[in-house]
Amino acid sequence: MVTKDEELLYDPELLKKLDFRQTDAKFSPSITAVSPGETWLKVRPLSTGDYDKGFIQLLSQLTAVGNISKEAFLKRFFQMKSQGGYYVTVIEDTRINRIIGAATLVTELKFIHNCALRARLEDVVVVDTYRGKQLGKLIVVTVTLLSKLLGCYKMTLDCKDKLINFYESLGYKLEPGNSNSMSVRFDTPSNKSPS
Ligand code: 16G
Repeated sequence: MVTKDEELLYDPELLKKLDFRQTDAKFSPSITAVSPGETWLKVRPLSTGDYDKGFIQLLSQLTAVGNISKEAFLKRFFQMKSQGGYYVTVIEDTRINRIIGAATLVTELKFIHNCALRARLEDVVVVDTYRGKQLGKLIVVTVTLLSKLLGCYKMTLDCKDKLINFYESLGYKLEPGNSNSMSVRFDTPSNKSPS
């Protein structure tokens, strides 16, 4: 649960407006961001309190994170909030006050397509001991529908080959002739690859 002295990254009311009938994903049983299947699960925006609920440890299951102090976490949190366009969304197990899933929607202002908004899906991670609860699907569909609600004209992602089927089942497509992801990595202290 989020206490009164905590701050959320974005307006939680947005999550109530998502229409889960608009996704290609099949949920069985049917769940949504508002009703994630268990009363003790809560889908919500990232909160200032989530440093103490294991948010950083969760991200370290995805890639190298480094030693992030609470101060550094809060500084980045408020940078994201004041800059706007960051929708870090989490799933909390409220029985143990731990963040067990997360995904980020980042929006980008464009000139093309009539000054459109483009969405990117980033940093999707769910603790694997929560398997079988459709939470990976839930968190991705939640931020995907959120991007639609915000008026984005498309949402894109980078992923490992083994996850292509997963994302295809949620409506993402390898566009013929237009599905290459390319990177250049710089030799910075923050760019340590996970081993
Ligand atoms: C994956 C993630 C991306 C993340 C990257 C980290 C999704 C859909 N994709 O590509 O968001 O930033 O891994 O890997 O979650 P890196 O440490 O090699 O950059």
